[in-house]
Amino acid sequence: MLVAWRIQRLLNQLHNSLESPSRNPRSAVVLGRLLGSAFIVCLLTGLYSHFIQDPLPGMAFLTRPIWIYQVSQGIHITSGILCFPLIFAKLYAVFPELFSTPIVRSFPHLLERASIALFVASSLVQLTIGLLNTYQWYALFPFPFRQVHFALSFVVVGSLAIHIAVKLPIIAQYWRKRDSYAADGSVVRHELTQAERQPDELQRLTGRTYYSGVTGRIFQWIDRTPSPAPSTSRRGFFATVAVAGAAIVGLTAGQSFRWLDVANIFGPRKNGTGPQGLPVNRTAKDADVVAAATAASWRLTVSSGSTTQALSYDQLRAMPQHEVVLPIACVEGWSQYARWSGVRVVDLVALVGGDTGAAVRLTSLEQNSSYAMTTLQPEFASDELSLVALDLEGAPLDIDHGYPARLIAPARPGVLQTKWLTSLEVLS
Ligand code: HEM
Ligand SMILES: Nc1nc2c(c(=O)[nH]1)N[C@H]1C(S)=C(S)[C@@H](COP(=O)(O)O)O[C@H]1N2
Ligand SMILES: [Mo]
Repeated sequence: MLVAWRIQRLLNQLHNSLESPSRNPRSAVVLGRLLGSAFIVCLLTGLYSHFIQDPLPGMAFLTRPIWIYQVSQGIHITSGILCFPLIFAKLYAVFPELFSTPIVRSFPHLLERASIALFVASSLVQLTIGLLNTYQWYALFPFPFRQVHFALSFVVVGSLAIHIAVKLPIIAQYWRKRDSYAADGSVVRHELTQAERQPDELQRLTGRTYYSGVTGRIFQWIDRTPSPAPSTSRRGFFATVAVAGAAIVGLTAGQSFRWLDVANIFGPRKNGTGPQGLPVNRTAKDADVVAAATAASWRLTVSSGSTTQALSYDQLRAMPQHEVVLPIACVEGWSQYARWSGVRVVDLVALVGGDTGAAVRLTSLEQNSSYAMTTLQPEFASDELSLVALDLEGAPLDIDHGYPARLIAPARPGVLQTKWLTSLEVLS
């Protein structure tokens, strides 16, 4: 008993010594709402990216505007990166609450603390692996990135939901009658009526509770000792977070959005680098396709049912050529526009008498890779901007860009823009 009391007192002292004007419920509320919004944006854009790669039966996607995937994924990565200063600031603001006492008050309280622990841990992992992935450091992961990142999304959002659900009664109470904030950011609690006071167990226990909006965090100060001189003012704190957020966004978002390109310092891919001025993810050498891609015997096999045509490079060149300006919008966040020309997918489908409303399966010369085979959903296959490209910026494709022929289609992730094509198969 005595030991428990001592631990409790130690925790209280720790708690009190960590006090600072920027560590107040309001800072936590503001940061919590910003962070919560950024997470929701990440979840929605992430789900878009997931389903465009692995659509459920019956799902269809927009093919216009051509930059919809670029913007969606650019927002995913940019708001994901913005989560770093926000989550560190948020953890800073609520840090003393780690030592709040009693450690566990009740079963719901245990559930709350456990859900917060899960939420913080899973969020940090989610953000970190996401960022590492944009730098293509996934070779470091002993697990498949997409599946883990996808699954963790539900852990992150689920633990946040549990956390809010546990707090719902209190949230409801505070929405009915809001407290206000004092100049130092602390909560001025509204006068509780006797009826309101009765069911509030925490109030009885501690005398003082603070409540933070969306996250439902309870702030509880016990045995307040006079605080040390403030080290960081609340304004200074927010200014720091805002500057850090603006800087990190401003210096990376250029990888996804052209007009910020000049400021792209940290983004792993820069516009204009690579052969023909376009970045390359996997080279022909890495993909082990150099011999097959340069062989004179190369043909593009186009088929629909039992009709098959094996087209040589020259035969493809002899078909009507079309020019499009479309971005490569990599799932990892970088995007770059380029001028492509080649044969329309719809023309190739028509050549073998295929249904222009059908999906088309594309096969690469590359073997044993998740890029080896992709499917053009009907809405993309029938789009006149979808090309089997032969030229990039007015010259034949560099071998690293998919020579002899690659797919380029609007509004889709880069991973689906298959290089080194060997066949097109109309599915029915
Ligand atoms: C709470 C925060 C986040 C959530 C909920 C989230 C969610 C998702 C989801 C659901 C996907 C689709 C996965 C799939 O295709 O199965 C995704 C993809 C992705 N996310 Fe996140 N994400 C978050 C933060 C981040 C951050 C901070 C970064 C990087 C800075 C990031 C980078 C990526 C990348 C690169 C992909 C593409 C993966 C691929 O298709 O290969 N994410 N995200
Ligand atoms: N066969 C094959 N196609 C591929 C790839 C690949 O590795 N192999 N990389 C994809 C990815 S992830 C992107 S973003 C684009 C990049 O195109 P680039 O390397 O020509 O710039 O091609 C896609 N097509
Ligand atoms: Mo990519």
